[in-house]
Amino acid sequence: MQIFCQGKNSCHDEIDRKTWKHVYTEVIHVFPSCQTLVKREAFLAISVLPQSFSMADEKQRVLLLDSGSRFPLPQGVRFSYGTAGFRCNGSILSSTVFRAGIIAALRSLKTGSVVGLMITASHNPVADNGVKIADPDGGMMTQSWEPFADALANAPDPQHLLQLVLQFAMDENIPLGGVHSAEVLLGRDTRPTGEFLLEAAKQGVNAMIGAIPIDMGILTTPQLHWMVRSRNKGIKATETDYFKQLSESFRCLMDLVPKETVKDRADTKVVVDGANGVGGAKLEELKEMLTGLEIHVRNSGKEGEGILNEGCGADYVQKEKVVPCGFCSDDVGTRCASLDGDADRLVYFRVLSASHNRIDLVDGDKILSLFAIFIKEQLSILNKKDNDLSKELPAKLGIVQTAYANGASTNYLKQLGLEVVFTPTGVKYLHKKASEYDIGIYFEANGHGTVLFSESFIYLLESRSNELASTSAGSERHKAVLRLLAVSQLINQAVGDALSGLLLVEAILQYMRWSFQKWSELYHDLPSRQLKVKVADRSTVITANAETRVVKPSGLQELIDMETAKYPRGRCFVRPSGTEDIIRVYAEGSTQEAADNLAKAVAQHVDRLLG
Ligand code: NG1
Ligand code: ZN
Repeated sequence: MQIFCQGKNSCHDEIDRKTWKHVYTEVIHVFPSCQTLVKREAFLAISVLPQSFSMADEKQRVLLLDSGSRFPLPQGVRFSYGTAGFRCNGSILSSTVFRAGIIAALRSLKTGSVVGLMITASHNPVADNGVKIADPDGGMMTQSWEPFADALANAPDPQHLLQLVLQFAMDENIPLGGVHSAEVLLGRDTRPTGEFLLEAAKQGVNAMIGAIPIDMGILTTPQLHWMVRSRNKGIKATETDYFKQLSESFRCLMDLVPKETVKDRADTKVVVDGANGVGGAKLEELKEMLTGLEIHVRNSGKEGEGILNEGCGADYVQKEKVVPCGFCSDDVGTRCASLDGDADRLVYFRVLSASHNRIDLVDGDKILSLFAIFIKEQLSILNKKDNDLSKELPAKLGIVQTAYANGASTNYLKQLGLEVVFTPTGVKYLHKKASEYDIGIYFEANGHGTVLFSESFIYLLESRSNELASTSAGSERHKAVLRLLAVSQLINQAVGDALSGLLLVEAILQYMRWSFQKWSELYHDLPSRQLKVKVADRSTVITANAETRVVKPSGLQELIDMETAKYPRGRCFVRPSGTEDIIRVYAEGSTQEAADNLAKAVAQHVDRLLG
C-alpha cells in the first residue's frame, strides 16, 4: 500500500502513526514539501479512511493505481476543462480521456443516473481531439465539478490521482467500492484518434468499481446528449429512436403547414455541407426517413471526399464567409447549410459567386430570429384575444445570446418586443439561462443553439391540446398548440443539434413560404471581424459583464474604449478562448473596413501587452 502524506510540517507531526500503522502496512514514501492540495488530501485520506477501510476500498485503490499507471501524463502540457471539455492534439489525450472516464463514473455514482462521455474536438482540425461529459439531464457537466476535472486531468502520477479521487469522493459523499452501480454512455465522432481514445475512456470508467461503460458507437455530439437525457427519462434511447423522434415530429410540423400554401411553398431542396464529419453520414440515414424535403449531402466524410473541417464545415463558412469545398457555380442561388465536425453547429448560406468565393451567410443569430418569429407567432395565435380568456396560455419567452451576436440581430429581436439576455460564451452558460424561461431560445452566432421548453410548459401545452381536441379540433388555436408540441419534440432539448435544427428551419420556411433571400434580409448584419492573438498566457485576461469588458490586465479596456470611440457604431471586446491557446478579438463597425481596422488595432494592443 502506498501512502503519500505531508502535514503542516511533516507527516510525523499530524498523523496518529499508531492508527495509521494499524490500518496501512507500510509507508513507502513521504514528500518533504508537497503542494497544499496534496497535503489536504493526504491528511484526510489518512485521518478518515481508516474508519471505513474495507476489502472493497482496498480493491478500489489498487484498481485506480493499477489502471492509472497505464496512462501516464504527457510532459509539459496543462489540461483545462474550458468552454467545451478538454481539447488538444489527439495523440497526447489518452491520459485525459482515461481520467474523464473516472470523472464520468463518479458523476454517475453521485447522481444515481446515466451520464455521457463524448470524444470529439468539434470544429477543430482533424489531428485534434477532445472529451466532454454530459450530465444526467443531457446538458454539460455541472460547472462545480470543473475544478476537480482540471485537478484530476493534471495529476502527475497514479498516487496523486488516487488521492484526488478519494478526497473528492469523500467531499461529495460518493460511496466507492461497488456500493452503487454507475453507467456511462460513450460516444465518439469520426476522428482517427477516436478509437484508441475510446479504449482509454472505457478503462477510466472501469477503474471505478461498479461503473459500466456502454459504447454507443460513432455519434454526433447531440445524439449522445439526447441518449443520456432520454435514458434518464425512461424513454427509449437508441439511434433508431432518435431518428424516429426527429422524422415523426418533422412530419407533424409539415402536416400542419397551411394547405393553401402548398402550391407556392418555399423550395424543398437543401444542399448540406457535412464538414467531412459524423453529421454528413447521419444525415444520409435520416433523410431516408423524411418526406417533403430533398436533402443532398456534400462533404459527407466518405473515403476520398476530403478532410474533416478542412476548407468546409460551419466554423469555416461562418468565420471565413467563403464558399466551402465541394460547392461550385451550379449551386448559385440554392439554399445550402453547413454542419460542424460533430454536428452541433448549423449555419445556412447561399453561393453568390463561386468564382469570387462570395456567399450570403445566415448564421446562428438569424436561425435564432427565424425560430423566435415562428414561436412568437404560434403563441400569439394561441393567445388571440376573444371572449374566452380561459383559453389563453401566457408563456415567458426568452432569447439568450452572447457578445458575439451581431448587434443588428439584437436590435432586431428587441424591436420584435422580445426579451434578450446575454451570457458568457459557451453553451453551458446559454443553456442554463434559457432553461429559466417557459420557452428559451439560445444561439451562438457560430450556429450552436436550440429551443428549450420547460417541463411545466409542455405539460400545459399537452393538457391544452387534449382540451382543444375535444372542443375545437382543427382550429387555428389547436394547430398552434400542436406545432409548439412538435417543435419541443423535434428540437434537441439537451444541447444544440444541427440535424434537428436543420429540420426545424426547413419546416418553418415551408410554413412561412419564405425564400432564403427573404430570410437573409430580415435585417442586415453589421460588418464584423474576428481575430486571434497568440499570447504567452491567456489566463492573464479576466473579463466581466458577459465578457464585454476587460478587468485585467489593467489599462487594456481603456485602450479598447479609445480605439472603439474612433468608429461610428463601433463595438469591440476581447476574451481568452476556452478551447484554444489564444485571445479572441471581436469588432463591429458601420463598414467592413472599420470593423477590420478596429479589430486589428485592438489585436496589436493585446499583442503588445501580452504577446
Ligand atoms: P472559445 O474557443 O472559448 O471561443 C469556441 C466558440 C464557442 C463555443 C466553443 C465550443 C466562438 C467565438 N467561440 O469557444 O462559441 O462554440 O468553441 O465549441 O465561436
Ligand atoms: Zn461542434
